[in-house]
Amino acid sequence: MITVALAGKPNAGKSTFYEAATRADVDVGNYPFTTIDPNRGVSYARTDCPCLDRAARCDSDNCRDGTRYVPVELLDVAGLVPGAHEGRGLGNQFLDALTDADVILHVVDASGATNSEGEPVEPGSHDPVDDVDFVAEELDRWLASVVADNWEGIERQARSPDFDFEDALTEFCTGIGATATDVARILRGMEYDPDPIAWTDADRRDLAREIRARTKPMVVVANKADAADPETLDRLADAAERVVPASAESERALRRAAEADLIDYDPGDATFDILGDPAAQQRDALDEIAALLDEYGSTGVQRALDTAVYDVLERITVYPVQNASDWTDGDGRVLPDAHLLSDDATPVDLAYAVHSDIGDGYLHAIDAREDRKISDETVLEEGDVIAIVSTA
Ligand SMILES: Nc1nc2c(ncn2[C@@H]2O[C@H](COP(=O)(O)OP(=O)(O)OP(=O)(O)O)[C@@H](O)[C@H]2O)c(=O)[nH]1
Ligand SMILES: [Mg+2]
Repeated sequence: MITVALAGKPNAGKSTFYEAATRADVDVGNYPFTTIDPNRGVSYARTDCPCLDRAARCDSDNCRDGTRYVPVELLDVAGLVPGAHEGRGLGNQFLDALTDADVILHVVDASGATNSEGEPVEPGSHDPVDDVDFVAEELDRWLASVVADNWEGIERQARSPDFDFEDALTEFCTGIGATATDVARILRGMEYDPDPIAWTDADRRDLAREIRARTKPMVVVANKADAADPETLDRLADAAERVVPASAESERALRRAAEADLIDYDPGDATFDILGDPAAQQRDALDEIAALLDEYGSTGVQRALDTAVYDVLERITVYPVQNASDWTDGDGRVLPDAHLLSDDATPVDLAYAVHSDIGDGYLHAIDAREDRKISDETVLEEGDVIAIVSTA
């Protein structure tokens, strides 16, 4: 499963986001370092379900009237402060917690009511734009030290006649979440001296930055948009490549209200309907959230997850089935599963994603939308429904 990690300074709203996106109960508090041990839970990316193209909606638990929620792992870690790479705040162990993240949601407190250490300050007295770069910088520096620590080993290996730079780098890069493919791509994009002894500190820092950019891409979540001034949000939007304004607190409130049947709302919706007759105070709170949805199109929580999965990681959603005409599994369930594959995935990749035995026994695949056999080299697309024929 894809792992999405929430990172950022203390008190930015990471745990609130996590709680809203997973509906787990975790500690939330208006003071730094509320979270110490990482929380791990299941959240979802949102997409259109292929059942929209059939006469009837499917019965998957993850489909709500044609809106499909595809599971991803969400990680909520402790707050990071500038200097974490050298042990400040809760230090290195929390950078370690990010090693298995595929993508990072950097939660920034857009309200400007906390300083760079996450301590409450006069609202508007801290500029959130100043916080945007520090998570990447901390990770870059931390990775640079990992690269430096491993360099001697690489130099030693370089003396051997069958030295392979790519292999040597891959060996320790996998420990920080990079694959052999990542390393090959990074090296292809760099001009570098094939003799590791000739490398300078600056070269190693460049390498570390490339590794980080590829293995820990980021989406900035401009959180607390409900309490932020619009001018700050505009400047935040320009401060990084991908910025999503959000209100984790509003999302949490909407999900709670939906669970209590006060409103009809699915995560990521642009609107909600009030059911029944809420108390005046509740109605006021809901009205405020409705105004926020009007302004930003959604609470931003779902959009941040979708941006990470579909735009940054460029995943596609593919639905394996056993029966190509009914789109069912062996138990007759329609569209039972969805997999988030890379956008160059083929039917064989899907087979392995379902199960290694299915992959090993792969014979051929059927495009269930067209009900025809497809070649093993077919590049799959978002929303494909595929029946794998396997000896397993
Ligand atoms: N106005 C507003 N406040 C928010 C929002 N999200 C979180 N908060 C508040 O911000 C404070 C910190 O929230 P947490 O979710 O505990 O923050 P955190 O980033 O997990 O903090 P640490 O665990 O200490 O790193 C709490 O008082 C939340 O209620 C939001 O969208 N809007
Ligand atoms: Mg927390």
